[in-house]
Amino acid sequence: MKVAIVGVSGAVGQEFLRVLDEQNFPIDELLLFGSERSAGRTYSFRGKDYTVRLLREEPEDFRGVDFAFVSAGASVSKKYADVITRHGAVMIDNSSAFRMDPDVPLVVPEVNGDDAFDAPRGVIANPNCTTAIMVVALKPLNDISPIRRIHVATYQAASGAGATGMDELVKQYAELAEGKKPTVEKFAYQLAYNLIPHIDVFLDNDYTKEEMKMFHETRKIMHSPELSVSSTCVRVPVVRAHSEAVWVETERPISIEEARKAFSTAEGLVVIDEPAEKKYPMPLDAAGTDPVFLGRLRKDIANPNGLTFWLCGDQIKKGAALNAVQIAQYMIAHKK
Ligand code: 11C
Repeated sequence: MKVAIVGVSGAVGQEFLRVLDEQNFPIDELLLFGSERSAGRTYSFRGKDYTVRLLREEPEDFRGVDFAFVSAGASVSKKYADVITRHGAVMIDNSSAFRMDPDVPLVVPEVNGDDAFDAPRGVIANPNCTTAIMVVALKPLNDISPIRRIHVATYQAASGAGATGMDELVKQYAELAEGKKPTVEKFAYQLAYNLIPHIDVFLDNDYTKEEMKMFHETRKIMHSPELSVSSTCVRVPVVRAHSEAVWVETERPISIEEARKAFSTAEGLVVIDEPAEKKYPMPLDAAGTDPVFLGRLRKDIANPNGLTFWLCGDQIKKGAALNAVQIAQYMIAHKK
């Protein structure tokens, strides 16, 4: 395979390098692209050094590329999608640029892998991290009885704001420990010792864009245009794994035994749920790992058709780079 990474210097770009190696992704040729700021840097992959090339409006740069993993922001994705795909590369895009485009599939392989083959523009979108983590757990329940409604509160790590977000959180703790005023640039307020109930911009309905991404993206991935997802997305002082408290209402009641069995055998999901032993998922344990972890499973005592549970998943892995690489792996394994 000839593989390109666009935006290689960012947090997700760097994770693409690690995940491609960990997953033993078959690579004959690797091309790295970046902005003027990162062009010329070198990164090592499988013992060889690669220099970052400047991303240009030059389709020839992508000739022969099988998969281009792109994580450089929505405006870059929009500007360069035609350049990247002109000679047949499949662009797997981590940004929000094309997620709701009807000609662009939005894919989480455990849920809707086959959608990846219906990509007339040559672009496949990777969902927002909170959605990707949640739908892995929704799929096995939806297979038992269709989900009608979801309420979710998220606890999102600093990594969602990129490498500079993680750096700012770490720096704030250090500054506060030294009695200094913390630097606040990336987030609206000091995140250390705090929670910020505000991710992305506020929209006319008083939800944030992040919350409406969960609404629209979940519907598209699950092929459930009627599904309602009401969320409150909160930034928490955690470095890199997101957590979510989820309440799900299904068409018919699902017993805990049924749900536990379905979750335990679901792809991409690991159940850690032994409250008596104080065993449940936590973001610190999920950081840097591949699966989505599920625990605190119980009946929703406020709704006879409801279940509630807790999820943790690494935001940069399943929430971004890993899911993108899994899309490519799915396409290779199920080639049509
Ligand atoms: C966050 N979920 O935690 C965001 C980051 O649409 O890909 C990812 C934004 C996106 O801040």
